[in-house]
Amino acid sequence: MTEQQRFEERIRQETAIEPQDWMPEAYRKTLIRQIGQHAHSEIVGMLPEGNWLTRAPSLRRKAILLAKVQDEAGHGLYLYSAAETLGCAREDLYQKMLDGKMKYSSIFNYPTLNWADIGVIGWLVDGAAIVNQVALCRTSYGPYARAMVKICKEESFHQRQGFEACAVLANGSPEQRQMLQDAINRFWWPALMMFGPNDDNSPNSAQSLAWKIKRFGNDELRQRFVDNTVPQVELLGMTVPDKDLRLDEESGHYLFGEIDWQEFNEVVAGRGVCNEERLAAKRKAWEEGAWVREAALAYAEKQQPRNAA
Ligand code: FAQ
Repeated sequence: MTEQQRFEERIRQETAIEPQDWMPEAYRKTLIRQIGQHAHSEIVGMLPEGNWLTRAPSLRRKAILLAKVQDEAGHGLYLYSAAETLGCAREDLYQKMLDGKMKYSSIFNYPTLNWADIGVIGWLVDGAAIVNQVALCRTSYGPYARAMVKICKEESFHQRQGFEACAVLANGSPEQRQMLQDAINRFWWPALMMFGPNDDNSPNSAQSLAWKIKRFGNDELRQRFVDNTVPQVELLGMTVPDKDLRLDEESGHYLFGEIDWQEFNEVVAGRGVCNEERLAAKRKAWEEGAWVREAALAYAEKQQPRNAA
C-alpha cells in the first residue's frame, strides 16, 4: 500500500490523521489555512467584547465578560498549537494576519455599539460558532478535533451567558427591549455570514468534505443555526430582521431570505466597518508587547543551563 492509499484508507475508516502521519501537501496546507484563520478569529474576536469590559453594567457582568474574553484567548492559543503540529510557525501565521494576508471571521469587523451587543454576541455569534465547531469535533485531523472538544464546552457556556444577558434585557424596560432588538437587527445577518459562502460558491468545500476536514457544507450548518435560533428569538419576544423568514411545515425548516453577499465580500476583502481598526489594534498590541517576548526569551535562555545541569 502506498502512503497515499494508507492516508485515504484512514480517512475512509475515520481514523484520525496525526502529526507524524504522512499526509498530502494540499491537506496540510488546507488545515494550516483553516486552523490558522480559526485561531486568528478567536484572537481578533476578543476586541469587540473587550470594548465593553470597562463599561459592563455590574461587577457580575464584568467578571463574566472578563472570563469569556480570556477563554477566547485560550482558544486562539490551542488552535495555534494545533496548527504548529503541521509544521508551521505561529509567529509566521500571526504576521500574515497582521499584514492582512490571512483572514479571520468577518463577524469581528462589526462594531459593538451598546451593551445588548455583548449579550447578542454571546448568544448569536458563539451560537453560530458552536454549530460549526461541534461538527469540527469529528474533523479528520486529530489535534484539531481534540482542541474543538474543549473549545465547544467553553463556547456553550458563552452562548448560555449571552442568552441569559439578552433575557434580562427582554424582560426589562421598553428602552432595554429596544436596545436588544436593535442589536439583533445588526448582528443577525453577519451571524449567518459566519458560515461562509453558499456551497456552490465555496471553492474549498468539496475537497475539505472529501478529506473530512469539514463534515457538513456551509449551507447545511447555516440552516441548522437558523432552525435552532429562530424559536429562541421568539421566546425573547423579539423579531428576526428578515421579511422572507417562514417555517416550512413540510420540511420543518425555516426558509430565510438572501444574504447580502456583496456586503460579505466587502468585509472579507478588508473593507468592513472595523477591519482597519481591528488590525491596527492587533499591530499595536504586538509592537507594545515586544519587550515581554524579549524578556520571556531572555529568561528562558538563562534557565536553560540550570535545567540542563
Ligand atoms: N469570514 O471555500 P470557503 C469564533 C473565506 S468563531 C471570513 O467556504 P472554507 C468564536 C474562506 O476562508 C469564528 N472569511 O472556505 C468566537 C475562504 O478564503 P481562503 C471562526 C470567510 O474554509 C466567538 C473563502 O472565504 N470559526 O471565533 C468567511 O471551506 C465570539 C471561501 O470560503 C472558524 O473559523 C467568513 N465568515 O469554509 C470568538 C471555524 N467564510 O481561505 C470570539 C473554522 C468564508 O480560501 C468571540 N472554519 N471565508 O482565502 C471553518 O469552518 C471554515 O473555514 C469556514 C469557511 C466555514 C469558515
